Amino acid sequence: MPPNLSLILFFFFLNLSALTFSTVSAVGFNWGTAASHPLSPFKVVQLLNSNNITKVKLLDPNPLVLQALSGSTVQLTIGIPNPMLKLLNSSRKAAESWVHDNVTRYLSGGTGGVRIEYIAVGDEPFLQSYGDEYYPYVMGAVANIQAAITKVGWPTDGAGNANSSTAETFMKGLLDYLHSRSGSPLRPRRPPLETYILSLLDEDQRNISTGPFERHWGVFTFDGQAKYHLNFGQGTKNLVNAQNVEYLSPKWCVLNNNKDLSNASASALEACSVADCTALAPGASCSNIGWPGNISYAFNSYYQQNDQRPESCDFQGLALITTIDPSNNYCRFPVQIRTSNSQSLDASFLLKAISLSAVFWLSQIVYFQ
Ligand SMILES: *[C@@H]1O[C@H](CO)[C@@H](O)[C@H](O)[C@H]1NC(C)=O
Ligand SMILES: *[C@@H]1O[C@H](CO)[C@@H](O)[C@H](O)[C@H]1NC(C)=O
Ligand SMILES: *[C@@H]1O[C@H](CO)[C@@H](O)[C@H](O)[C@H]1NC(C)=O
Ligand SMILES: *[C@@H]1O[C@H](CO)[C@@H](O)[C@H](O)[C@H]1NC(C)=O
Ligand SMILES: *[C@@H]1O[C@H](CO)[C@@H](O)[C@H](O)[C@H]1NC(C)=O
Ligand SMILES: *[C@@H]1O[C@H](CO)[C@@H](O)[C@H](O)[C@H]1NC(C)=O
Ligand SMILES: CC(=O)N[C@H]1CO[C@H](CO)[C@@H](O)[C@@H]1O
Repeated sequence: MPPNLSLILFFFFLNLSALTFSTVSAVGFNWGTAASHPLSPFKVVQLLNSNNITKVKLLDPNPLVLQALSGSTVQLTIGIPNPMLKLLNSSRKAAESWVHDNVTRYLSGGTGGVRIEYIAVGDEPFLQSYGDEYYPYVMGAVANIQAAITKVGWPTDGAGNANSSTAETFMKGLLDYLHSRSGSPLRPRRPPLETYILSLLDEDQRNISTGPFERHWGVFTFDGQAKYHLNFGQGTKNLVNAQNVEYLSPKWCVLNNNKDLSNASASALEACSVADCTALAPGASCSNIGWPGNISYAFNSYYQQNDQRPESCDFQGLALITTIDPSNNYCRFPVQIRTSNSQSLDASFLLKAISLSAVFWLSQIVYFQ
């Protein structure tokens, strides 16, 4: 198990006895957007539809994502930012107006609706660091808590035993377990919890203070390609990849071996401080490309993150742009997604690594039309 993974396999139960249960275990996906070049929300919605994914959870009411979901039948759980808890505790009216201000107003004028099932309260860092401060508010806010949620997953890179085959094995075991746990409709064994798979897509801007694997939780890569086989009851044999993804040009930034390389490592470290070098971590997919291949990896990551701008492939003259893909079978040198604005999603929300801990049910299923 990658270090600290237990932090993530986090279970939080509340008031289970008060719950009413359906007999079907619901499996959904966390849809995070902490990526430098997020796949367009419309492509992600297509990806959800083509894989029969019917439930997703968002960390916050991101307007672009809500617009893309408008008109789909996807059931949505939306996170409430921690500072809102106090307000939510104050009254149901306050909760309703929060939903109006942050959710419905983005949808008005649209032809479709988004089906919002739950508003999620609380996240993991919150529970660990601010538990004392916010706990009283949560307890107040969740007077209406009606369910419990499990968040679970396995990363595929950034640590020694994090790869597609270990993830596939884990996920298959998880889904088998959930299936057996739900029993038959007439004889349910244990109340099935809602389970959200962490996560839909890789996110190259997630906080890695708990480990480099944090950026590799996706069942799909950052560009929407399935990493392994997963049957969560979606009715298709294989997962369907995102279609018509638009990439930047097939160009990479690599180290120029003809230069004096004595300062190369320092430049690489600098690149890695902002770019994503988690694939170079011990045991990760690019950990054995050695020196100076790892310098090229760092340079390229920085170059892609900067939308292949020529000046981002300089490093005091140590770098050059190539059209020859430096990837090998294990280690992929990515080409980033073309985005209209590479920073289009609000980064201040995105850096929050959040895990859902409890659910605040706004007294009934809210169905916006
Ligand atoms: C939460 O709301 C309840 C009911 O209005 C109130 O009694 C309680 O003091 C509130 N909790 C906090 C921490 O403000
Ligand atoms: C994945 O990790 C496991 C456990 O460390 C290892 O046995 C296996 O060879 C790895 N598979 C691949 C494809 O790297
Ligand atoms: C990452 O998380 C750690 C621990 O929660 C925090 O101290 C740090 O400020 C975070 N970094 C960023 C860039 O948000
Ligand atoms: C979605 O699931 C249904 C019912 O299981 C199945 O008939 C359909 O082919 C699936 N759709 C896709 C695109 O896989
Ligand atoms: C390496 O960096 C140092 C400090 O920035 C600089 O003085 C030196 O000239 C550099 N060496 C080369 C070969 O570029
Ligand atoms: C590249 O590999 C060398 C040798 O293993 C190591 O000293 C260096 O820290 C690595 N650099 C990066 C950016 O991973
Ligand atoms: C996350 C978010 O958008 N929060 C907004 C929700 O609406 C209130 C007003 O009711 C704003 O103050 C928040 O910023």
